[in-house]
Amino acid sequence: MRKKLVVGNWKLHGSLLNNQSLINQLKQDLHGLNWVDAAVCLPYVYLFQAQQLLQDSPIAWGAQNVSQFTEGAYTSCISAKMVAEFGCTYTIVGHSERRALKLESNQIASKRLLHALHAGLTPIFCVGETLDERDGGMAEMIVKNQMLNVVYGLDDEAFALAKKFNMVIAYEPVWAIGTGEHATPEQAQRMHAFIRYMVSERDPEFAQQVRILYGGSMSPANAQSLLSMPDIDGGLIGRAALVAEDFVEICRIAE
Ligand code: 3PY
Repeated sequence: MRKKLVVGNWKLHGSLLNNQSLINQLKQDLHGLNWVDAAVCLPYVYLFQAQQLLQDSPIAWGAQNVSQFTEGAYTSCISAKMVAEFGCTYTIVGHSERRALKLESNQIASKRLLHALHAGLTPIFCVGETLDERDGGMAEMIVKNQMLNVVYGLDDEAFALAKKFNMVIAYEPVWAIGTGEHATPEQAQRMHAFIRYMVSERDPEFAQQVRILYGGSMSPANAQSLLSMPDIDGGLIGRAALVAEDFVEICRIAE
């Protein structure tokens, strides 16, 4: 039985003041949380604030990305080791908004994944197809190519770390991100089952444990039908994560 995981991806939102009230509201409403794992992934500059506010709460926190480098002359990059110093449990890797800006190829995402694992973080590795790719009947092929980083791209040592730190996969159809559109539960379930099948090709036991989140306009209105699917183990939440009541409601639904 996989415990569900609900992660807020705050993207480029927040301010010290707003974060404080949002986080305090989440802490109050999710007090005693044990039926689901919950986390928020904030902009780097707020990780210290998250650590201060969340350290005694059941809500974990994480970064939205980590560098493909460990250290060196890479202006503006933030390494996995750096974010780990702020108590992060998670980091998102390979989000489609990064891929769309051409900042993240499969190869780069794969390097980031590796650094996250070596820093002891739990990566939330994002995969997903665009609308053109889906309409062209290529959705599975695209996701398969992205998943190859995980299934065959990690050597045995890294794969052991992926298991140790409970690596998470997030299926985020690009056409459903920030658009208010979402995949139907059946469309999402089909892709989640396919992703689990791909993981099973490398490690059948881990395939049963790995949590595969759905991301792409998940909201209180559609969470129930998505989260009741057998291979949907939680959500990576965009807009709804910025409204405490909505995020808390999704956590309740995920019970
Ligand atoms: C969304 O729901 O818009 C997301 O991108 C979650 O990561």
